[in-house]
Amino acid sequence: MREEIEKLIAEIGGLKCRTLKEVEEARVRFLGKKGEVTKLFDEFRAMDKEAKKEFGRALNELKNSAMAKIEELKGSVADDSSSDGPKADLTMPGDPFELGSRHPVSIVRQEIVDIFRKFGYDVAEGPEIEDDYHVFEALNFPQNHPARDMQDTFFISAGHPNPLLLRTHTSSVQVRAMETMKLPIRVICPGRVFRNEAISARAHCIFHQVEGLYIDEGVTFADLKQAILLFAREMFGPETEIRMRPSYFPFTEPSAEVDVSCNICHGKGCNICKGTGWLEILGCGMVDPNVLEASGIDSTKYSGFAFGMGLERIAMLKWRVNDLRHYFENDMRFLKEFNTAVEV
Ligand code: 2NM
Repeated sequence: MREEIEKLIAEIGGLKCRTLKEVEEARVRFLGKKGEVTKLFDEFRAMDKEAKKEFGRALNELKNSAMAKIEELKGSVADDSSSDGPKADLTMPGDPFELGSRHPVSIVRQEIVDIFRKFGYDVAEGPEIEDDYHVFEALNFPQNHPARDMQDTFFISAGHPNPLLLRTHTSSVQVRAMETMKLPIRVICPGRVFRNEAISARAHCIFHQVEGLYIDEGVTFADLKQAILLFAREMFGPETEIRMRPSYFPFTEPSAEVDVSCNICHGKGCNICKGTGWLEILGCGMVDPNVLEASGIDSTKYSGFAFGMGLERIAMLKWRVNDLRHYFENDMRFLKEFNTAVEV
């Protein structure tokens, strides 16, 4: 018995395991129901009183040291698992970064800007917080025009002769262009604009515009019409037709609203064009001489045209989105629909 105990103590003391499975096998071999230590306990139970006295303590020590060793091995294989050779296949390709996709308004803005850059326009940007002069006064808005009302415009400072406000159109950027740029001027002004409107499927208090301006000697309405036609065909396809309807804006005279032929039903009439065959996409006109003069441009020598469009509206027509609010809610299910690859 004593020899067997000593042999087992030596054997258990020198135990080495590489995996948890091996530790479990060792536990079963020594401490399981039919294990070697358990077997000695069975023999011990059959011994007489004298012999029990002799081996009891040694057997208990054997059992305790076997249990401690098993616990120690369990801990060490768990700790060593990383240095225990690779557990993962390091030649596998990594998880790709999710790049996301462009926002539909951003896609449309880029398309429009790219088209006008090809026509030789520069891109100009300006402040979202503007003064009354650049948003209204220089653009021929009369003092009592409803757009200047608190109901329509977010004022930051009121009661001042030239109050600060959130720009209601990017025409203010074009005023700054007229004040500072050398003639002739060709600029395109994309940007965020703000109007004090109740939010609905068709209106929002924040939206995006692109406005354009061309000023030179001898610019006529025919030039405006041709520029808009070329733009419409680049944007909506070479078959696209345009029509102009007379309109009114304080900063242009004459003014027009432009429709493009509906490229969904090709003029037959559908629910997108409400049966008319035409879709309204922008407003435009010849820059009012008062506007040119306000920015120090000689209106007897120079003339120009300007136009403006809402990006959310164009994106709605392009992708047949029926509610403007989708553009502002950052719902991933909506945004992932526009899975154009992001350039990196
Ligand atoms: C529009 C419609 C018509 C416009 C006018 C000017 C400026 F600064 F030259 F006077 N910028 N943009 C304009 C003209 C904008 O948006 C519907």
